[in-house]
Amino acid sequence: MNTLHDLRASQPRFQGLESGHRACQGCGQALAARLTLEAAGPNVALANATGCLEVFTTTWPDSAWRVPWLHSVFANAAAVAAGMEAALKMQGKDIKVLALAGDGGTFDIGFQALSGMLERGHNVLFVCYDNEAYMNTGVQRSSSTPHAAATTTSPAGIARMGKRHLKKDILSIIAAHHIPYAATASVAYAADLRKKVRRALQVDGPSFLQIHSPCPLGWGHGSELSVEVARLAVQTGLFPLIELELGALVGAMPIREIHPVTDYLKLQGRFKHLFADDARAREELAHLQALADHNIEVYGLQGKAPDTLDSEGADSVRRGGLRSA
Ligand SMILES: Cc1ncc(C[n+]2csc(CCOP(=O)(O)OP(=O)(O)O)c2C)c(N)n1
Ligand SMILES: [Mg+2]
Repeated sequence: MNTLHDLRASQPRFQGLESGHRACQGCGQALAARLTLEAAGPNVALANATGCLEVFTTTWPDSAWRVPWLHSVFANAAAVAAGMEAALKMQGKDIKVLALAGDGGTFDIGFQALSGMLERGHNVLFVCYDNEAYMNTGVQRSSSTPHAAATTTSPAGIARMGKRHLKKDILSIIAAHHIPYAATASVAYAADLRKKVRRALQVDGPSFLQIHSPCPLGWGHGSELSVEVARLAVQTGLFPLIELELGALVGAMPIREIHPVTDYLKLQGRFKHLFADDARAREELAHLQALADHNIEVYGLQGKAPDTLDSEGADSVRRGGLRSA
């Protein structure tokens, strides 16, 4: 059995996304993309939908990417990736294709192309950097924006308490495509994220990864708090870390110490209105707590296994507590 140190040292550290790009301080997406590339290694080609990641990494005439990278439009990263994969296959090249997109480019406008790519069985890993709004164009709500969050198009005020609708359960929709592998990950759990990227790249056929990626600007928290905020999303049960194979649940990271949702919400300006002394705010808080409790119940998240072991060693511990579907 390898020691934790050996396991850490053996992790790949390929730097596919260079520093010096133009992301905001504390950008969760930049961290998520760096971790994705570290795990994927150099033998990849990327299709990147319009959004913050594309904009801050490729401001003319510079590029922060050290791997082949192709810009797609907002809607069609999955279609472009599918074409790249088919062409590389014809050429007999063993290069794995990744599609990268924000939540807008995944849950909303990119969804049709994504569903088609999954259904046709392309050997592509689709990575969604989920910062829960259209950040690049000024923090407009998407179907991934959580219930009650304030954005510029779902403001909090007299008429309503931020977004009225629920965050779309994208993973369940992906699961309905019965692809070999799909998972959620978080920038607060780097080793788990890297492990999921490697697992996704191993499977033959389409895979999908949804990475929770805080946005200090859009979420209204200090840039030094991004990892803390991401961790609390997991530890409250609001963003469960789960894995699916052929649409069935095969893994869920247990939470050792479950936090109340207020620990997560109070750090973010987008939920500030929920802490006003008024009945509507209390009702919304109770609603969000109920959503977290539901996740904890459905995915069996309450567990004694450590959820903070940030190493490959954690996986064997974690596997012990897995629930099969
Ligand atoms: C068809 C089309 N509509 C609108 C836009 C403008 N636009 C560019 S990026 C973007 C939002 C991207 O949001 P998301 O995919 O969540 O990525 P983020 O910027 O949050 O990383 C929008 C609306 C566009 N480029 N193309
Ligand atoms: Mg977004």
